[in-house]
Amino acid sequence: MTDDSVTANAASAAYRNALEIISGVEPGVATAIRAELADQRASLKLIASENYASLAVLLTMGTWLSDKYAEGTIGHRFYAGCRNVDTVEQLAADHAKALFEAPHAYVQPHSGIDANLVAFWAILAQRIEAPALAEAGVRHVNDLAEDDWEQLRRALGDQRALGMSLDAGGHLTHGFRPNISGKMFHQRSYGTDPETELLDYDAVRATAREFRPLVLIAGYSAYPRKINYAKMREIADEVGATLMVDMAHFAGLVAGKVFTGDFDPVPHAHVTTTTTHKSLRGPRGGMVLCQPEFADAVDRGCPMVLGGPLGHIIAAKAVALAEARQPAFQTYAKRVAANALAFAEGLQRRGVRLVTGGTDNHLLLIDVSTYGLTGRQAESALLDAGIVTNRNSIPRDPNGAWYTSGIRIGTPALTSRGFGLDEFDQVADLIVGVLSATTPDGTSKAKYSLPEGVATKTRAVSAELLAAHPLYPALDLG
Ligand code: DSN
Repeated sequence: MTDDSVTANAASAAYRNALEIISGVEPGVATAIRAELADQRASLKLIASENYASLAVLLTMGTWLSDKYAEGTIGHRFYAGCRNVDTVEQLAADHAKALFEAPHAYVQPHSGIDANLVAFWAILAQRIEAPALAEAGVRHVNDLAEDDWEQLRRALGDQRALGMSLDAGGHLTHGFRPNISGKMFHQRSYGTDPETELLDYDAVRATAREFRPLVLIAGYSAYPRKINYAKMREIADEVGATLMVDMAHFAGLVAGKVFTGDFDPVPHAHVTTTTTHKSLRGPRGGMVLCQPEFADAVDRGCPMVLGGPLGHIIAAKAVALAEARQPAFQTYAKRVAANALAFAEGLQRRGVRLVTGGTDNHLLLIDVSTYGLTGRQAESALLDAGIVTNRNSIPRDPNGAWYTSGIRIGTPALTSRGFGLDEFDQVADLIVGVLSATTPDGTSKAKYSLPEGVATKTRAVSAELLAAHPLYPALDLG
């Protein structure tokens, strides 16, 4: 953990004082904050989308920058008195541009979903609205005649998006019906090859040629492989689509130069979206990077799509992005990927079937149907043994999105705690021990039995591993 900038005593005193003040108003909140630290310290956190931010990032979030309204962009706000928010937003954007070598960075989105909404809105604004305004000879939608506005509304609602299917690892916000993006776009999915479970670029190209999407979406939340974005851009160009990449999960691997060249989305995508709290290890939030032609539309994200920017979170993004520009972050990102590889090998050596046969990013997808379990049963049994994961669909999952047949696991969080190849091999052993000992209860897809002895032994071994790699060692809440 990179908490060198804050001394042990100063951080501990800061948090003890803060908790005392909070406790004076609502003790329940102070108690929950203390309990969360204890829980996080005591669990093997394998949720692929979670991490531990540095103390510098955490401390930055608890400030009065939260109290300022700053709708608009740097230097062009709808409120007076925004100079300090301007400062932190400029710092965050500059760090993001330098880190990802991006022409433009918009750091206001509150989450990855918000970042995707801003991106969709900007693509529609730039590709559909702007030409319609030009044709009508006006500068602003408010200046359109009623008939022209109705025609534009119909055109905006008649666009298409093509993204990775949910069971192949795509995300709900990539145009799926239950999500707002599925109401904004006509959507079609590309899946993965039934044999290899890998992305089939020829199949993507064939679907894109036939469907002619306005937006080709690449990126995932549960696909354990890297993607060739140069090829995806070639496909997008061929059909006149805008390439949007959602790198929420693997932004840390891009920042840390694990994914370079054709596998770095930023130079190839027109618009790249991300979260800042997953492998990037910053505060909970989102971000959009884009090519210059989309910058103006992206910058209108707030107030057109988003509520007021969160100055305290943007400041924490600046701190996290500054950390990610340090050489130590590249070492961290390379360890995340190396640990995932060792984890995969450790699991496979013990007979586990991994979707796609392995990993080349930070996450792995275990097919738990080979143990006769649903993802729901496996997730609960592992949690009983102190191992925190989440269930996830696998390609062509017979158990649907609620019960599922998979468990998604990732290495970013435990790598932040200092786990290495040996520790991940031991964790592989613990997981296999729990899955092998768990039995489904009758025909229920949720109920199961796990012998208490297995859970207890697993928790004991985990406790030893965790004690050797303490979380926030500088922090003593007393
Ligand atoms: N919730 C995130 C994840 O776990 O992957 C994606 O939205």
